[in-house]
Amino acid sequence: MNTFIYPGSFDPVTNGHMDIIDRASKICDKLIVAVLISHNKQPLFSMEERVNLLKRAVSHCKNVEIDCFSGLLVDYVAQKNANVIIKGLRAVSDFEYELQMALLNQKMAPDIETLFMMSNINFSFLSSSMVKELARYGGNIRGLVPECIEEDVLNKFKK
Ligand code: COD
Repeated sequence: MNTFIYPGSFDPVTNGHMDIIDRASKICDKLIVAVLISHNKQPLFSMEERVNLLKRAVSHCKNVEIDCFSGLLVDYVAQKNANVIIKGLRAVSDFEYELQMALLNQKMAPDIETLFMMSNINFSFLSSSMVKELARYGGNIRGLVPECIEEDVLNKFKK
């Protein structure tokens, strides 16, 4: 069985992430979307909230699971018996950081492949940070995040 891991912060999940999830899930048997429990970054949404938003967003995808992890990504991938890490690339600016990360992961775990998927052109400008910035100042986030989580994102800033 071919298991792919799509790791990220997903703070919150956007339609750019969803596009990668939809496309990646079509070329593997199982896709695990893995939310990083980060000790450096201070996310807006708690880990439980991010996992919950993702679970609702992927409820239509049969072979997609949502999980969370801490520590090294390659250790998590091995623990899940997976063989591929999926990454999304939006622009050349993503590439340098992602290349460095992929090479480091390759050095630590040569059997694990990193597969890059080009962003859908409609979402190549989109990031979780941009969604948060828009929502914070009352901007329209329709079409930028899955419809089923739109209210949750807006409500976060109303509190
Ligand atoms: N279109 C396409 N892809 C997108 C879009 C979009 N609009 N937006 C984001 N993406 C891609 C990103 O390029 C990334 O591949 C993925 O989706 C997740 O994005 P984010 O922003 O939610 O998550 P990041 O980039 O903060 O996640 C970083 C990781 C968690 C992957 C990374 O920090 C990690 O692997 N950490 C574990 C520790 C480790 O092993 N480090 C490496 C050795 S030091």
